[in-house]
Amino acid sequence: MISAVIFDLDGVIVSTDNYHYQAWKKIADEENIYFDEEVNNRLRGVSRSDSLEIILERSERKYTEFEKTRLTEAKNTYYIKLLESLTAEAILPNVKEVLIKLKTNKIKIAIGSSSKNAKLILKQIGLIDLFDAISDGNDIKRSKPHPEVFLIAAKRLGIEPTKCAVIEDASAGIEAAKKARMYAIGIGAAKNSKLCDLSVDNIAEIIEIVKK
Ligand code: B16
Ligand code: MG
Repeated sequence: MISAVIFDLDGVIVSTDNYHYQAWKKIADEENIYFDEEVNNRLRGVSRSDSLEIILERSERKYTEFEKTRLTEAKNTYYIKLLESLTAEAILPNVKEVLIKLKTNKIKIAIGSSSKNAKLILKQIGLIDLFDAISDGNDIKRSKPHPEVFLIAAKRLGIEPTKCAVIEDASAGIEAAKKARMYAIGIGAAKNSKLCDLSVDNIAEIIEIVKK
């Protein structure tokens, strides 16, 4: 039986994945590095520094640690600028209704996000007070596909990992959920991930699944 649902943030709750794309695209263009949606999909759920390493695979030269730090800082500055215009309108369809329904059914809800900007985003879209626990990029040493972010969320909820479901748009996140021994639900870009226990087209489908 599922007692808690842990939600990924970017790409599941809110459409900030587009902002990550725009910010990284700007960096890649400035550095003359090829970057497209396919490369971008590999950045879903992985930390800022690991994302840069993936982008630099297409670069013709090596970057020093100092340069890498400058690039991740520049990306975050662009990203935060884009977040200024973020409002509740960016909450993805049916999300708010699903969160409320889960709470009504006494299912705990948490955030398990690799982002260090997670709380800022949740405040801006007005959902921060709805969650029973938040585990984000500031809490972890290793980002998805490592299970740490989800294990911390489960611990903060006081629920056994095997009684938690995770909903994710990233293959790295689905892998992390399975490593944490949780039930892994894929949506969006993670729908075709081989490790998914289940894939959904619409987040509203999870209500019936967790009630079982
Ligand atoms: P930040 P999630 C992840 O959020 C994003 O999917 C990923 O693209 C990003 O690199 C990562 O957060 C770190 O974000 O630069 O804001 O710390 O999908 O785990 O909610
Ligand atoms: Mg995501």
